[in-house]
Amino acid sequence: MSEKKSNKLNRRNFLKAAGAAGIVAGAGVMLPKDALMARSEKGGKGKMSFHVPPGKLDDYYGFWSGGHSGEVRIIGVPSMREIHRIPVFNMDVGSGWGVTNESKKLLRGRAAGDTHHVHGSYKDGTYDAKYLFVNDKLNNRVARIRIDYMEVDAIVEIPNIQGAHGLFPQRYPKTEWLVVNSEFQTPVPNDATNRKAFNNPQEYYGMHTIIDAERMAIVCQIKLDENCDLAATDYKGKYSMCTSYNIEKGVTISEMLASDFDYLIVFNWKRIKKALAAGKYDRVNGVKILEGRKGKSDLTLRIPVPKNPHGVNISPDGKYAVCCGKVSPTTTVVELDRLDDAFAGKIKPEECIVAQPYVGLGPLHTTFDGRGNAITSIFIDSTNVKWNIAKAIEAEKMGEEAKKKNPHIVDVLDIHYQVGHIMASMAETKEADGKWLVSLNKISKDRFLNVGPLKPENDQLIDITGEKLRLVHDSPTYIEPHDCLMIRRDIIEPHVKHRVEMFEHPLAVTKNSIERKGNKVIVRMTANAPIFGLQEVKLKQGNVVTFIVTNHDEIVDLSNGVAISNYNINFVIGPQQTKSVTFTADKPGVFWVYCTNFCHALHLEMRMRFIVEV
Ligand code: K7E
Ligand code: CA
Repeated sequence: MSEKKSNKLNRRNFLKAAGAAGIVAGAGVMLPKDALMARSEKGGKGKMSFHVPPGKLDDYYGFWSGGHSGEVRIIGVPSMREIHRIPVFNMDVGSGWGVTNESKKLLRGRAAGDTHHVHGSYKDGTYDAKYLFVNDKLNNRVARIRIDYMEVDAIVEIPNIQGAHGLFPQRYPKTEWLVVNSEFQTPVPNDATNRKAFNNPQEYYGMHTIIDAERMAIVCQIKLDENCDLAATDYKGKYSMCTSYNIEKGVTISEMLASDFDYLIVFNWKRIKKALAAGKYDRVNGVKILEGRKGKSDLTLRIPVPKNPHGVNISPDGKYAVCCGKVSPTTTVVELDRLDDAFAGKIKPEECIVAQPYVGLGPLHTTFDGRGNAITSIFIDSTNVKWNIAKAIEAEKMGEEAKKKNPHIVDVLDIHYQVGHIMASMAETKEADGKWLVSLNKISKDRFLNVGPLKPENDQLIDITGEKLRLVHDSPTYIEPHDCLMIRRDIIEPHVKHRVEMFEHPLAVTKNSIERKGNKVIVRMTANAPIFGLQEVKLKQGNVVTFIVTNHDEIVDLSNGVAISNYNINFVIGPQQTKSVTFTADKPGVFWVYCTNFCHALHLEMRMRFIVEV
């Protein structure tokens, strides 16, 4: 099927589904995409190249979520080369994540995940290069990655929620709190003690969870009738927010689309801190639960937005929240300085809205160039639309006639195809630099060699330095990035270490030994390419054995692998790093332990015997 035909089909199917549910919000203001396309002819062109010659390095560290692969990836921008993968909620036999005791302790038996939103820790509105945070929508967790080693160092499980989706760190003065949204409403608690609620969706609730970023512990949850989808925090440390598309408490698609509007819900941090200090909370599963429901709480403010909104993003000047319509072909621009008055009851919540510009069919996420323009991803139309925030606000003031001419639209770019998130370089900071844009397209169809039914996604790199959006590169990616960040190299690079501190691991091995305690055997071993510190380990069938291995090489990039034949054990240790595994020696025989990670001219000889006697 040609691209045009199948896009049309998609459009038609969407309208059909929307129609079946009794909706096509904003149908009256819909303009054909072609009317907007006419505008894309004018303006200057960007000139940047994605080509990074051999031996040269990229300008940006890109951090991509991996969707239901459960991982995070590091992509160099602009080359779009995949440089590294950070296993997070997944099992990764390449590195041994999910195999070693260290990783199992964090995963607690659940090595499957669904990562959507990666964000960095902040100081004063920009990245401090300490941590990355990422959500797990599948098992309702948040992981923290330390940037110096690019490894996960903490995972917190969030009780009382499902669909842990939107995640955002505090931006100012620094990241003390993180917020996480629950996209699915559930009974609270969701267990046998509350079985009466199982069949009563009126007793299902959403939660806005606040996490202490340093301790990786839950501070509190704010209980809502609505669901919480995407998340954002402001640039002043005063408010967090979530979009809610199911204010109906629906459990079917048509129920979730019943209302003409839904909400952008804003959370007042000063009042939350006060309520916590005053002890105004219940406890469920050990977590402090604050009342946030409509009419029962002064912690929350509900701004009505067109039905079933999706992304909410804050402009880099800290002035506006832009909320995408999804089912409405518009975005809603909220002026954050008005929130104080709205919380004080001086103005109505809807009076915080300063513009509602038309952008196209199926807007999902918005990013910024730092020069007053927003760029919104349009799923159904398969476009990225660049629009000017000030012009949208101005047109709103001038009335319907002015608005109809869409003076805010700067450019419309066709992408390939069906875009979810888009992100511009540094766009979630006050240092948004307007250089590169990545369009994370869900569907690649014919853009790459056919690899069977399961095709890659297509991450497209777009030069945004000129007035027009200029597509420069297609990049296939494996399942399934939702969102990404591009952080300037000079911010991240000085913090990334070539080797770990050996004695950060309490069990770091300096002397080779085999210790036997009843049925338990502890093997302490060094690895120093091309030699393991021991040449054999002998034990009895049924023994529970722990291998603790420390790589004593200091040389940059000299890693050793430890694989135990037929025992399903395989992990990699970087320079100065220690890792351990524990397993039962249940099969008798001679098993070669060997190095998997090419380390030396005598790498193949780097092996030893593991002898299990009967
Ligand atoms: Cu739009 Cu999970 Cu951020 Cu996917 S979410 S696209
Ligand atoms: Ca709805």
